[in-house]
Amino acid sequence: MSENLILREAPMPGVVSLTFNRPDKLNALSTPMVRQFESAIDAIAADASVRAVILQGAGGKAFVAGADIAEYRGNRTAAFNAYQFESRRVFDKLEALPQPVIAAIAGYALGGGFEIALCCDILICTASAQLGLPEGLLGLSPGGGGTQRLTRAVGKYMASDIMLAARRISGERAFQLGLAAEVVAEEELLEAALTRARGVLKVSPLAAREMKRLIRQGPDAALPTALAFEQEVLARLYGTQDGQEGIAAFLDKRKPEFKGE
Ligand code: CO8
Repeated sequence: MSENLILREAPMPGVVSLTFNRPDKLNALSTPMVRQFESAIDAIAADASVRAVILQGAGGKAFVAGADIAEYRGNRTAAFNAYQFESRRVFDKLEALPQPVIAAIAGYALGGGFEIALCCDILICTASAQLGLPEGLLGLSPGGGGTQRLTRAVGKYMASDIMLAARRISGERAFQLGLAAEVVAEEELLEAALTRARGVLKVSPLAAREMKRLIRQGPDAALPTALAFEQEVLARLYGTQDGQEGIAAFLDKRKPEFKGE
């Protein structure tokens, strides 16, 4: 994996970390980085030994400060649209990963960086992290899902404040709004993400995948449809080896051994 995006095994089996690594540009996402990100996501999706993913930014100043604005001076419409369509597709793929994804956010998560975070399942922030969708300041609007995912996450009024008045929110505020699961000191950020990953490792990977789908897709359906979908999922999980193993292990007072089957 290229130097601008580092995929590595986290310090425990079953967990990988992906690091945006272009700190001199606050990890701004260049076109090659988007492509590398897609390859990494595809590789993770295809690897059943990966049970949890941690996303982070190198350098401490940024998670990702957005798309690489330097690529788009001049009216480069074709390249610009190719970038935005490609990014959207890659962000959708991130959201659809079967494994839970934990975003460890220190510093700026702006534009596409915030949009990436909104495709993750669990966000851990430092108190001083800065999250926002400042595209309006560039005369643009978000294109990687931000207008929709943020609005669904925090409601239309808060989303309007963040986008229409270009307000960045702190990690602390993100926690208050229910976006971030936890706020920690910068030196504790990775450990907090790893703690979440350890939690994920205790959950059956099949159950995690199905719950993730329910959480993400359910709100787009009418409530009775979503509730019926939930029951179908539970019935299916009960019939799996993991479902039977989980129940047996509880009753036998031992740790379950989930196989993802
Ligand atoms: N793209 C390219 N370079 C960037 C970006 C970026 N998004 N963000 C920061 N950098 C670069 C700076 O140009 C600077 O480079 P250099 O040292 O060579 O001059 C370096 O990173 C450090 O940045 P600053 O000196 O600006 O650091 P400050 O601490 O003064 O400011 C900020 C930090 C406030 C984060 C500031 O850098 C900033 O406002 N960055 C832009 C944030 C932004 O607008 N992000 C949204 C981008 S648009 C987007 O993500 C989706 C749009 C649709 C896709 C199409 C792309 C246009």
